[in-house]
Amino acid sequence: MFLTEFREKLTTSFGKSMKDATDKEVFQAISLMIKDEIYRKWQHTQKSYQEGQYKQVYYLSMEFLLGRLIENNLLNVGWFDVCKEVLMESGLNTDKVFSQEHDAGLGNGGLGRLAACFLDSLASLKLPGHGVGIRYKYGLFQQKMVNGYQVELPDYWLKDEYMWETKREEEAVEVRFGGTVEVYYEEDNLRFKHVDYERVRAVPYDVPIVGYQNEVVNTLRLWSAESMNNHFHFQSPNGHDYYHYLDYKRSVEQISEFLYPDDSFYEGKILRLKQQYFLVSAGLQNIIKKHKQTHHHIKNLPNKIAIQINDTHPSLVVPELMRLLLDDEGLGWDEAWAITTSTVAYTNHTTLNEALEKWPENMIRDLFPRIYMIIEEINERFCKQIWYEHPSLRDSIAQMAIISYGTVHMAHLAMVGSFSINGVAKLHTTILKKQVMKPFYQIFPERFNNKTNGITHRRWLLNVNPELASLISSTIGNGWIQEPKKLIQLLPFANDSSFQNAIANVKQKKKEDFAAYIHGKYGIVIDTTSIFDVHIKRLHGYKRQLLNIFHILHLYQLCRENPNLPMTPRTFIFGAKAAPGYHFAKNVIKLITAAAEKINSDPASRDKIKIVFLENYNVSLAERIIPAADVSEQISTASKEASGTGNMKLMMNGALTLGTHDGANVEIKEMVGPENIFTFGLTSEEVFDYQEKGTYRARDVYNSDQRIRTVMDQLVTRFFSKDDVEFKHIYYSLLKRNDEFFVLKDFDGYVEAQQLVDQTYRQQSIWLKKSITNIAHSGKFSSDRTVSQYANEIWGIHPVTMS
Ligand code: 26Q
Repeated sequence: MFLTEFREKLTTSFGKSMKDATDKEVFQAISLMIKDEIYRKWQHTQKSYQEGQYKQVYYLSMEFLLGRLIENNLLNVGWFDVCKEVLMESGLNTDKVFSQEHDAGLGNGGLGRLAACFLDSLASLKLPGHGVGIRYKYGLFQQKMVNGYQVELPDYWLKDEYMWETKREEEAVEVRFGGTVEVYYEEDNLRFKHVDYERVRAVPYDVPIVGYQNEVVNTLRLWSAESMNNHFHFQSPNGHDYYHYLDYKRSVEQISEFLYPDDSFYEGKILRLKQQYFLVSAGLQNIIKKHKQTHHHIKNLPNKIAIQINDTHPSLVVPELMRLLLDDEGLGWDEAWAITTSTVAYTNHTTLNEALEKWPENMIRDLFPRIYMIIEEINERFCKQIWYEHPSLRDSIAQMAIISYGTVHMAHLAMVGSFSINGVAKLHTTILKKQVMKPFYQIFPERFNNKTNGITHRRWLLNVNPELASLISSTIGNGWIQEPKKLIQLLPFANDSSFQNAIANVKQKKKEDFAAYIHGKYGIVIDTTSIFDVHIKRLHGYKRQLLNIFHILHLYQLCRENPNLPMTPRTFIFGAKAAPGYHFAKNVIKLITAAAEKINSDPASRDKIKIVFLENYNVSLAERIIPAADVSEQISTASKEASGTGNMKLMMNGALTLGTHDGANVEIKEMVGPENIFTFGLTSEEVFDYQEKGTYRARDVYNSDQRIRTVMDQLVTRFFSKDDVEFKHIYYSLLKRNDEFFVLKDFDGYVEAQQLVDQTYRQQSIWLKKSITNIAHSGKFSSDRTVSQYANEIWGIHPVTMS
């Protein structure tokens, strides 16, 4: 059946037989077959949603980090095994065929990947929920390593046609920028007319989101900016109009040109702000149009729609919804405000000061004059509310205002304008309530709630590690696929030596697969009997890749001092992109690659330590590394990592966490028990305490710890290169700028925890028991659990029964 249809598709689409088709044509033919299948379900789902008049949720996000969809879609339509079989029997390399799909890299890291996992869970749980985002022409940059330095190249992911999208020309809407607002009276009512604005056409491209072996196909709607053909009248005989038009066209198309590569770092670029409003305005107009078609009335909006905003990036949804309700629907302020604040819900993903979005007031006023007026009004009413209803907070008004000192605070806007405010792990939510957002928690205690992040176990276990998945299913049955909490049934096997062996064999196989992959691709050889110690995430000061490399440099020192050092060989694997303008982060990358060059080739260390820095870390690369990992590095400065989700993916694949008391690590520890995780370092309270009192002295730690001195002095003494200024920046950030992320402070605890990792690994049976215990508890971190909580506790939506 599959084979016949596959042959037919190759013939009708490319005029080729299986033996002449290129890998790309094979990939496209399979995608077209899947499309035929899912588009039928898609249409049916839309119809059922319309007819059932269910409440719908829209997840607004500047990022959706989908990665590839081919394997996911094959799995979800139930064709994965048969397709693999057919390809293999035909002598085709499935890996090569699937790799023809370019990663959709429309996200930086955790926040964007979370959005993608949520979409998968929504559809798989039969929940009516959709994504709304931007169809960037260029995704996150491609990282090239040149002499150990990161170089950024554009990611033109649309070079070949994107197989999973459909342009919906007929659903285009207009988004307006700039201009002025005329205020006038009409029958005693104040009216606002926006004039002289620039018109931008927002055109949606829809990507079907397929539920796991069910009938549901939801939608990810990505908006693209185009120019309006009729924006100009070409009248001038000297060509001025024509050049003017070209300028306009170029400036409009820029809006959806590229994804900003900043992760957890706010940069006040005007184009970024335009992108945010573009997403919000196009998304909302479309949501409201559809709502009115189905429900004929705007006043019941909160009963039929919930809008979740992924961090503050889409927080202009608050004034934009007000604008539509006031100016277009003719509602009064109070009614419009009641509707808005019952529809919008906000998720916070960071407490880092440098990541908080603050825009200059002038920028907002000039770009969106009517939106600015509305924000001013919201601000005024909110400040008055504090003054009259919360007199104890009067002194805090300036600090809580939405607009203050020429700046618009987006988190304040988001909190004031939504009915739910959630953090992404227990510790993170506590920190929001007790510290960062404390006064807002005093005013709106009922709005605050926690939704600990999760990951889709379908992609991150079933799809990336079919060997582990089938071992699990043959042990406890396959009920865990529908109900991931059932993974807990593995617990009785943690001590079972034959199951331990089977787990060890799967891990070994995945390590060999990974080793073969990097050998094939980069010519790097790694020892598959060594411990695979994996640190994969964006490069950031608070994530402390520096602590990891300092420990490696320390081990290197020990190897040189003692040729018989008892140590299990280790392969330290790094994957990380640095924001292009983040010099410190780029410097750390160079330190890792410089250390690799030296340590990997030195006879004193090369049999014990190998450092691999993987180029261009992305979703597809993560899918290869994670199943092969033994150790999961989650070593952020306590309080700084809101949750982390890589920690969950690695745990689910049997890696043991080496982590700080931060983000979701805390909950992983709670689940598996302290004996099944390696924790170390300061607690968040201790970090806050040092910060408040200013009592931390990095230099004292440096002076008192010979190991640290040895490692750090290598940074400034031509140890790595002839150039002794290369790492000066890092050296001074630790000593002169007092080690903002407590790297030196946590060094000792980290070294000790790493020793324990080494010792434990040597006792294979004990290690495997811990590994199995981690897998068994990982069900809690499925995004199905997270999304069900959002559905029940925030959105009020329910699984649908399809007609
Ligand atoms: C904002 C304004 C201008 C330009 C860029 C940005 C910007 C872009 C991306 C700010 C932040 C981000 C990304 C943040 C992020 O990925 N946060 C992570 O979210 C995960 C999912 O909740 C958590 O697990 C991580 O702990 C958190 O760091």
